[in-house]
Amino acid sequence: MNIQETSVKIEDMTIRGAGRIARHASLALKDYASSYSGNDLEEFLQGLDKAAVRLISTRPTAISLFNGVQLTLKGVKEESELESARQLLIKNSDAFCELSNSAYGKMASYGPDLVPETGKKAITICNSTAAISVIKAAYQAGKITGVYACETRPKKQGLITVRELAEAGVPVTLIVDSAMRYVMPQVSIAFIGTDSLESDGSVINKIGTQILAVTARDFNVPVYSCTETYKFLPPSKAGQRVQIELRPIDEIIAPEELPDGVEVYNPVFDRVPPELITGIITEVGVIKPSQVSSISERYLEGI
Ligand code: RI2
Repeated sequence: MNIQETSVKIEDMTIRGAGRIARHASLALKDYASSYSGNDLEEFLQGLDKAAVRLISTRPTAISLFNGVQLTLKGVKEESELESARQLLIKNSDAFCELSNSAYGKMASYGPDLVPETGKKAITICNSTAAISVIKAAYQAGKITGVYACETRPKKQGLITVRELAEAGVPVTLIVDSAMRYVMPQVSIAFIGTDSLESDGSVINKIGTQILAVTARDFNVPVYSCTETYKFLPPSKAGQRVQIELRPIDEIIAPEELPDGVEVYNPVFDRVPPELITGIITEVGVIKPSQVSSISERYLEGI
């Protein structure tokens, strides 16, 4: 898929999920490099710059998108020949997609040992491939009896989660977001996805995740974010806060149903402060929020 097609599908959320959008952006850059038919290195690099800006602008919150693009472009501008620039970009893209896809199994392997008591359920919100991988492993190891999946207004990505878990044979119960406190006594652990991990260990994830984390704390339920290292804020952005994406109000209500004089506000992510996060499951191990900066320096250096 080319740059424009990919960008539109990420914007309208046909392609969604922090990991998936990063992989598709990387594949779109690979498509650009493979299909460039000119013979001018400067022109090739200028086109690449424009493509990167277009892709990154599609979803402002997920740093995975920025990092996926930067890791795909790494070193390409330093090449002196068109063909070597093209080949390096293709190699980077293949390596990034391999890293992203292989992270799920590695994260999953840490899940079972983190569950503090058996005989209860896990809880999750939205639809995170990373969190689902960990949840499946915890269930298969007999550590949880099933999952409460929050519906996740406004776009109801929880429906994708219940379908994926049911297909995998994991007992799953759909709840409205506001039922999370009611069910929490039957929950032993929360596994959440991550769109961005800020350098102080704050987790940015789907709106409602902070309420989930506060509620879990009230019931002494540990909260683990499932976060591949390419979702960490890179050293070049250390200390910055990511922008919280505001999406169209028609995701909440059809404009014709809206009474006159009423405003609608649709922030789609929120920030969970580090003190509400028990641990962060990455493909390189389970870490504490205080270790985020050092991991970022080790794995995202130079971007
Ligand atoms: P994986 C999603 O964002 C959700 O917030 C989810 O928790 C996060 O990306 C991570 O998903 P959206 O695209 O990378 O639905 O684990 O706004 O699949």
